Amino acid sequence: MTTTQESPTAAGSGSSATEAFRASTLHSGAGTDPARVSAIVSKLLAGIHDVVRDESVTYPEFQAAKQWLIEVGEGGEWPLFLDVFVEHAVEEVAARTQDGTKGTILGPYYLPGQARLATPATLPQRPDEKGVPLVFTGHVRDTDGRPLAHAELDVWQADEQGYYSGFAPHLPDGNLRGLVVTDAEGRFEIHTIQPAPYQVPTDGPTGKLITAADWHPWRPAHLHLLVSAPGHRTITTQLYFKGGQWLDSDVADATKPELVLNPADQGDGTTAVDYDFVLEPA
Ligand code: MBD
Ligand code: FE
Repeated sequence: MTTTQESPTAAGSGSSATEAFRASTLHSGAGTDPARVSAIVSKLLAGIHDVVRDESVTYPEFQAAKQWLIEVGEGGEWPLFLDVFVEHAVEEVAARTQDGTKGTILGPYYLPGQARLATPATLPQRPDEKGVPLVFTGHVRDTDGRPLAHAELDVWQADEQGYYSGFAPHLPDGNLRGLVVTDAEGRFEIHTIQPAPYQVPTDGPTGKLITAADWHPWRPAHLHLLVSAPGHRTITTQLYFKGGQWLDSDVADATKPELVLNPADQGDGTTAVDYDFVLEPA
């Protein structure tokens, strides 16, 4: 596999995701019905037992697995590992009962409480922020086609090197994050830059597993969004870029054809794209 960037020393981006998760409310809300716990955990364990038998897993392999699991916890990489390798299946189940714009996984790098910006909005960025400028416009509507005024687009993205603010110490807090509010016609206009592909940190336990299995550690370039409006079900989604590297082999298996943007070159080095969101009643 070729890589387009130097391996980032992730120095903490995975473990900062554990702190962000603990500070969030994402870990509350599941029930504790013993029958449910038993059903899920029994099947999970049976799946592991099947692998052990099918692959004739040895004692050294079992102990190596234990060591690796300890390192994932100590390195604070459980949110990273689970969101990369498991969340897409959970999202698939959630999508069975969701109408409107396709959703996809949230991932480990969402941070609530960003600046609220009226449209047209420019995402907070450094004075010398690198990357191809992108003007991202569209409307938020309900499933009957009615525009949703004052809907919120909570947007976050990596920079032109694939790093997220809040998880990379060299970036200012809130960089390339913002909560953009639609106007009276449900329209939004967001000025930003095109992100780079994201590489799972190669220096942590998740990256070491990826290397050990000879997989690649890349996600295609993407914008993250939570799109919400009062009385409507929030959509968690991501938008990708046509022709982008890793689009067909996302390590997190979270792409969908409906979520691929095709920005038009404006002839002056900038790009622009329109994309509409549809929210169902809550
Ligand atoms: C990301 O940027 C991401 O979006 C996901 C889902 C997992 C790891 C890093
Ligand atoms: Fe991401």
